[in-house]
Order: sequence, then C-alpha cells, then structure tokens
Amino acid sequence: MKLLVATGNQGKLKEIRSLLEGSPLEIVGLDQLVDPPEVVEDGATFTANARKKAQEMAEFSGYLTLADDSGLVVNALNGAPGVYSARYAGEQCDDIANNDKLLTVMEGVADEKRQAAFHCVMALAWPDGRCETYEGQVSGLIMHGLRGDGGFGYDPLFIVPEYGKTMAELPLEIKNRISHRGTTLRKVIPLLQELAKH
Ligand code: ITT
Repeated sequence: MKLLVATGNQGKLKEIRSLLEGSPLEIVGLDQLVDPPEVVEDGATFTANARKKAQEMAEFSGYLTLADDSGLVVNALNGAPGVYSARYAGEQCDDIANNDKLLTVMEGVADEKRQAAFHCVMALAWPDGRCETYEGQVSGLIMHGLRGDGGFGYDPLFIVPEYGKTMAELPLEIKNRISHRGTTLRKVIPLLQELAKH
C-alpha cells in the first residue's frame, strides 16, 4: 500500500521515513507528484493546518496521505512562534534566520522562564475526504545559543532536560524516541499497519 507523506520539509521527511522503516507501506514523497498544489497554511491551529495539507493532497493525488503540522511554543512569548514557526523571521526565511530571531526576542528572559514545547499534529486523510488527527508534544528549554548540528529547525536551541542536550545533539534514533513527531506517529502506526493488511 502507498502512503503519501505530504511535506516539503526534508528534515520532517527523513524522520518520518526512519520512524516508518520496516512497515509494509511504500512511502511516496511530494517530489513524485506532477505539479502538486501549493497548500496555503492559513489555519489558526496546528490541527487545522495539518488537516488542510492532508486533505488537499489526498484529493489531488488519490493516495492515503499523511501530513504533519508542527512548531515551537514558547511560554515566555505567549505561545509564539506556534503555527508561524516555519516563517517566524519572514515569508522567505530559513532556519538560521528563525533561530536568530528567537535568540534575539528571548534575550534577557531568565533561565527559569525559558520553558517551551514542540507540538505536532499529524493528519491522515483518505481521497474520499475522511481525515483523522493525532498529536504529541515534547517539553524543553530555550538555550542562550546554538548547540549541535543534527535535526533541523529550532533543534539547536531546544534543550531536552532529561538528556542535558539539545535536540540537535541527540542522534536521530533518540530524537525519534522522545520527539513530538515520534510520539505522534507512533499513535498512527497501528492504523497504518491495519490498513496495509487489506
Ligand atoms: P510542510 O508544511 O511542507 O510539512 P513546513 O516546514 O512548512 O513543512 P510547518 O508549517 O509544520 O512545516 O512548520 C514547522 C516548523 O516548525 C519547521 O519549519 C521548524 O521551524 C519547526 N519545527 C517543527 N518540528 C521541528 C523539529 O522536530 N525540530 C525543530 N524545529 C521543528
């Protein structure tokens, strides 16, 4: 059975592929579709955006489709960057610019007020419009500088207290074990395995 993983983010795709390794699913990437539509992520919540991405791509492709909407929620910033995590420093920005902006706005925030969490919502959509969502989080703290070169996005700024390391310093296998994305995808896997049998 084929599963379209509807993400243009190579970091997410690598993690999802690794988490689904050994499953009977054949993973299809967006690069295998001809002229896929640009989905406008204008939802107010991770759930709304995840559903929109999954449903539009399932309808377009005819494949069972998995989409991930995720981001960093920082307590001292009232939940920002949240659903704007990918474009925190502007529409055409990259991870470096986003991390720079976060460090700048967090300047002067005391250590005991630097709590944050990565949130993930995954939507599984069928070409007939059905859609189910799943979610997961991981808590941590925002560092004062970058550390590590693994992962992607805000990983070098996000310290996981249990390990005393940033997400970017942890091997992929450990990130997947504890991350918002790993926790969420493990909730979807039983259904995917069931579907793969038919
Ligand atoms: P797609 O919509 O194509 O999947 P995207 O990068 O635009 O790709 P989102 O809208 O869900 O995806 O934004 C997610 C952003 O949140 C991502 O670009 C990172 O900045 C951040 N993020 C999400 N998961 C992360 C992780 O595991 N580590 C670090 N940053 C993460």
